[in-house]
Order: sequence, then structure tokens, then C-alpha cells
Amino acid sequence: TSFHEFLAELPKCEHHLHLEGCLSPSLTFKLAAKNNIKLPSKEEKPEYESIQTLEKRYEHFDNLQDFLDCYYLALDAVITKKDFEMLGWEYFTTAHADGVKHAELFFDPQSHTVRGIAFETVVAGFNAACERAKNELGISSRLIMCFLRHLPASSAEETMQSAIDGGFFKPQQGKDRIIAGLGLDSSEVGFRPELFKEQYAKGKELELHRTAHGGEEGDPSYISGALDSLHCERIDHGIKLVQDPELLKRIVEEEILLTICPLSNVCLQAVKEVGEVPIRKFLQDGVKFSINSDDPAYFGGYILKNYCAVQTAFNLSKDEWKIIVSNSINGSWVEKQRKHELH
Ligand code: ES4
Ligand code: ZN
Repeated sequence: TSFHEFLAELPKCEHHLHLEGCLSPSLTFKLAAKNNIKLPSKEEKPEYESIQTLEKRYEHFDNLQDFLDCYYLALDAVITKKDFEMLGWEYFTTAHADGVKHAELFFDPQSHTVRGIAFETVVAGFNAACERAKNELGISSRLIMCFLRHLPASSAEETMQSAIDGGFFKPQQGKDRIIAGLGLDSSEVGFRPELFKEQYAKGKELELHRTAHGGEEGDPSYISGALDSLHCERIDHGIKLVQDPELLKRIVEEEILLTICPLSNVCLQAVKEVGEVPIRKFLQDGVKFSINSDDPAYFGGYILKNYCAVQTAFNLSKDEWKIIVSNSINGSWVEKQRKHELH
């Protein structure tokens, strides 16, 4: 079989995927029409003239903030529980075709609650997609609630309280918690992980899993801060780890998994090309990582495209791929039994 088939058939686990990042230009226009939502006029924002002009806009981002401005704006079209379910289902059908067997999915409740949408609506919609994926596609999944780091800690605290009040962190009878973990995303530089220490401490007390974006654009202190202050089990991106050899040693020793997103790093100009993502160095040094799609509607592709881009840049052996896949299974937040099935 060709190498592409080999990559397509690997049993993939996804750990770094923003459900809101699956909102394509076509789905944005479709939901806006259905919900009678006015997208920006073309005088205000010329890229909103048509699906095609919006697609064109998404072909180039200057940096993380330039992307985030587009990402938050398009969300205005997403309103009802069904809309959130549709967004989730868009993810699962594509991921299924790419060979994803298990997915741990970020969502940003504050990007919706600030628009007056109920926390419960967001979670119910995404969770309905997860249930459907389990039943119809055999994909297991987890939801990870992210705090937006550009908003004050008081807003994160309110979000935490909504999840507690709704019972979303409580193990259900014979079933998993609806929200399995905490994440931290949005603008990184200037919004240090330490700001959210209280919410993460509460999460740890509730036995929630914990991860945070770090070292995407920020220096390695954003990574160590997430480990020391937030007690994170994983780091999302973490590519700036190569700037701090001591911290790299610690990440290896503590078996912290990095969730790497190669196409995202290129699109947001954290690196010039996929070959600059330190994949080879991480493999050689024993840093565990998974390969993920981040925001597939914005960064040109879902997970298989990321696997293929890594292969094109690094020409890895099948044994090296088996290590990557094995580390992504073992780094997943699922019970032993499910890990056995995935291997
Ligand atoms: C994100 Cl690529 C990235 N980085 C930080 N926050 C995000 N939210 C959605 N995508
Ligand atoms: Zn991300």
C-alpha cells in the first residue's frame, strides 16, 4: 500500500481541535441565512460579500490575533442548539473519513455567552453531536471547556460556575462526565497562565483533566507557567519548547504530551513551513506529542492533511509513525479498556 493509505488507516486520536474552528465560510453563510443574522456589510468588511470572498480571506493570516478576529466574528451566525450540533457533526463526519477513532474537543463557551447564548445551549448541542458520533460512527470523544485568556478571570470564574451549576462536571450514572477537562486558549502573549490559577485549582479538586495552550507564540515561560500554576497534564502547541533545553528535559521526564498542529503553525506564521516544526527533534529527544488540526475550516485541512504534511516534510518511517500514534492513544483521557481497543 502507498504511504498515504498507511497514514489514512492509522487509528488516530485528536487532542487539539476547536469545534468553533470547524465553522467554514459556507456553513457561516448557511446558518446566518437560516437564523436571519446580519453578517457584516461588505462596506464594513468586504470579505463578507460571499462565501468565496470569505474563503479568500481565510487563505492568509498575519498571526494568531488576525486569525482570532475572523474566528470570533463568524460565530455570530451560530445560535441554536441545533447549530452547535451541526458544527459538531461537521467535525465528526470529516474526522471519521480521516480515520479518527477518538477525539478530545475544545469549545469556547465565553465566545457564545458574551453574545447572550445560554451556556446550556452550547453544551447540549455539542454533546448531542458527541452522542451521535459514538452511536453512528463508533468515535469516542471528550469535551474540553476552554477559558478565553483575553477575558478577565472573573469571566472564567462565571463560566466555571455555569458548568458546576449545570452538573456538567458530574460523572453521570454509568456514563462519563459531559465536560471532561479544562483548556485555555485565545490571545497568548500578555495573558499569562497564572491569571487562571484559581479556576484550574478548582478543576483539579473536581478531578477534571487540565491542558492549556502555551508556547504557540509565547516564550517557554508560558509552558512552565501552565505546568506550575495550572497543573496541566498536556500542553497545546508547545513548539517554543525548543528554546529551553532544561524545560524540554522536564517535559520528557514528566511525560507531558504536546498537542502539535503543523498546518496551524504555518498559517499563523509561527513557522515558515511544516519542516520547521520541531517534529524530528521531539522524536529524537523523546518528547511525546500528537498531531492535530486545531481549526480545520481556517487552516486548510483536517487531521489527515496534517499527518500528510508532516510526512512530506520529514519522511518518517512506519515505525516512527507507530510511536506517534501509540503516544497519542496513551496520552488520551480515556479508560484503559478503550486504549486497548484503539491500539
Ligand atoms: C486557537 Cl490556533 C489557536 N490558538 C489559540 N486560541 C485559539 N482558539 C482557536 N484557535
Ligand atoms: Zn488551538
